[in-house]
Amino acid sequence: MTKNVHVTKWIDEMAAMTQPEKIVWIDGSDEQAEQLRAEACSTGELIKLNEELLPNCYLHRTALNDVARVENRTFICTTKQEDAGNINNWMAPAECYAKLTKLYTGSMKGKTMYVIPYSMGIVGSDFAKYGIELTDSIYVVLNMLIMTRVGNNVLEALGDSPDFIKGLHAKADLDEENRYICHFPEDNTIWSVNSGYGGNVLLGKKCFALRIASYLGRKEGWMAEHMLILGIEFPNGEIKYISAAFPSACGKTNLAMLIPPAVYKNLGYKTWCVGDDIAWLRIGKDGRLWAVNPENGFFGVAPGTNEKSNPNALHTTMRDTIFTNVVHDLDNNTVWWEGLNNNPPKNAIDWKGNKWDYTKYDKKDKSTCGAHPNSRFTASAKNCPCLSSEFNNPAGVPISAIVFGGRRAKTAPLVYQSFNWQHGTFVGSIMASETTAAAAGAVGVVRRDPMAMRPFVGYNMGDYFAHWLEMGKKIPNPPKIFNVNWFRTDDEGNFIWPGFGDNMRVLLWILARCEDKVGAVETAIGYVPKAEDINIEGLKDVTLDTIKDLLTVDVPSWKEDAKNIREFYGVIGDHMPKELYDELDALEKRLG
Ligand code: GTP
Ligand code: SPV
Ligand code: MN
Repeated sequence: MTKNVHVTKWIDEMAAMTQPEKIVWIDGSDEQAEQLRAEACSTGELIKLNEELLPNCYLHRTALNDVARVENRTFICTTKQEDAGNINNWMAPAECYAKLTKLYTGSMKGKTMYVIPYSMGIVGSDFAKYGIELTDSIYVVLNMLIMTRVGNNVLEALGDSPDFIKGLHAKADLDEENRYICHFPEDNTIWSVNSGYGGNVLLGKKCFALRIASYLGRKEGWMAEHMLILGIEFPNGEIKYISAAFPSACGKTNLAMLIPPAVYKNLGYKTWCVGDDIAWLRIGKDGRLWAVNPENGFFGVAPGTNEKSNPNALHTTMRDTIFTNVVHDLDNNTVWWEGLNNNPPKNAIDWKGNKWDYTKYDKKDKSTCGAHPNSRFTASAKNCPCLSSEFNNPAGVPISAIVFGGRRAKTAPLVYQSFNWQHGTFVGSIMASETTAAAAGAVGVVRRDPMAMRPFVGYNMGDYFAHWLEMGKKIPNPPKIFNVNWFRTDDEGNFIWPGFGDNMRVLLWILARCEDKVGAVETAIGYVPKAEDINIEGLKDVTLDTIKDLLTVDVPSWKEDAKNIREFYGVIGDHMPKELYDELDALEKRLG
């Protein structure tokens, strides 16, 4: 397949350790993918769904103990612990290699090892980076075929270069106690064992395109971020791009595919999706920040996706999609999840593979759900009705605004703008959000999640902040930085802001600010809109007073938050840049 000795020598070593019965190279062809799908169906790994209703779609169920990323079993293995920092789990590389070698040894006996040459970014472009994933899972192969650009052309583009990310994945026994997701940024290596869930095993995604790439980005002067990329087309045809970082399961896919509300649609506004999860950002020759989406598909949260909340995502999943851990409707041989519609299937199998009685379903008790709360669809970007024409542009798109946001029931207002890049970096660094089902562990606990990157920075968080500040100094014409919160609740716990498509109303304020077309009110935390500048035309339950309420800056809770931020900065430790402490001091001073 390739004469590249760096590749062949490494594969030989990995095969000697894992001892597969045979090795199969993935060439990116439809014929081979079709064969693998057929094989996976014959073993029960995949279930073929109704070809008329969901052409080329499949259902997969993971092991019951293997349904989300495992942050406590994810490690950054740098020679010096200090380089991984206090937020990451760290293991010494030699210790980790030794420990995992034991788990990998003989783990592929009697199995096939698949070799997946893939590209993050457009093959052959300046932005692209290459990886090879070795795996014993057909599910992983089929997902990688959707999520990345796979095939022989990647090997051709790599040539005889040693510059590729070496990824090894083995399902082994799916033993939770011995599950490890380990990154060796100094060796361009990722080792994952004992899991079969997306973020733990699709090594091009979080492991490479965020953890390893963030490490490379710092070294090479660019950024890898947990961000969607969205284009907003104005009635005059001009398109402005926004990138936004929200923590896992906090609305990136939804915002990336939003459909403008009628008030804007009727005027000719349109939106275009460039990416829904990861952005690689570089400084362009024109002095602006340019973004590409290194992925080729979407690994999106299924529950809550419906014809009203996200029709674009729903349509994207109508063909060529792998559904993971959703409900199987046996009458139609289709899929269902909570929040799809109000007609749960009567004859159904839940995500655990058991007969599911929809009448026992209780919204408040997650254990009665038919679909796992972190059930997902793997869908091809090319099937997205609002895919940007720039999706395959190797140069990417110029970013006008960076938006941070999270799930905050109280403190954060609907939107505010930072004073400048340094303050914007501070705003990103103090992000906090309620935890979600995307990672194993408690759900709904507020934790600090800087830039939505807490689980994904491949090095010391303090150095990561310093890199943000450094980038700001190097971008002649930087994007403006904002923070949003769609998740403020009333006393009964209901969301006050309608969200979804109506978030466009906030994005247009943001873009107007970028062009100095609208004023703002200066507060202790940043610039907040004048309530009347958020367009509420056509909104049923939202009045000017609702907006005023959503925009309030509650000084006592911010003072409380400031203390918590200081504590968090303390945990990050002595790599924390002084500039961010200066920003924190200044915030406290403004709060009084
Ligand atoms: P990852 O793929 O895990 O990185 O997540 P993501 O950020 O792409 O999350 P996604 O867009 O899939 O959002 C997941 C959850 O957020 C779903 O339960 C949505 O219904 C909910 N959600 C998204 N946008 C909004 C919004 O504007 N308002 C409210 N209230 N909920 C939203
Ligand atoms: C996330 O958890 O942020 C995801 C899904 O986007 S995963 O690929 O599992 O990380
Ligand atoms: Mn994500």
